[in-house]
Amino acid sequence: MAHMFVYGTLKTGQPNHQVLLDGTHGRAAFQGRGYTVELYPLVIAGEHNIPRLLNLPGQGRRVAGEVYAVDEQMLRFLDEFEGCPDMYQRTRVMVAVEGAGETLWCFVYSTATFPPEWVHLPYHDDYDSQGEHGLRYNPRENR
Ligand code: PCA
Repeated sequence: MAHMFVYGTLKTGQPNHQVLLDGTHGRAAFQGRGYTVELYPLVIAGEHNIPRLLNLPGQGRRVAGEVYAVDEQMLRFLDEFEGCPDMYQRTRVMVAVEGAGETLWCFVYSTATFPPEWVHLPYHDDYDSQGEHGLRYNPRENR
């Protein structure tokens, strides 16, 4: 099992969460909520309002998300689903797990290469597709 930190549309209550619940994709067991130990810029970018953790540790905010233990099959499914390694890259991030008093190295889908102006977008710390920012996520099937 590998640990995966999700901070965007895969979180509970967000538009793509159901893919983690679908047993035909493999297994994902919720471990807890958590925060990145380092600061990261989490922006909502592009015409489809996609959340992206820019791979710039030390800049931005501590980002909230959820940790899942995923099996090999789910990991492969998520790579495909998230367009990894083209759209996102799967990198590692240290996460402080709420209540557990521990930190865990987790995989995360981050963005290494991006238009320079994305660094100047507003930084979020707890993504919600329906948040006050008004930048509603445009699901894949509508693109
Ligand atoms: N899905 C992944 C990366 C960003 C997104 O929308 C996640 O929720 O962590």
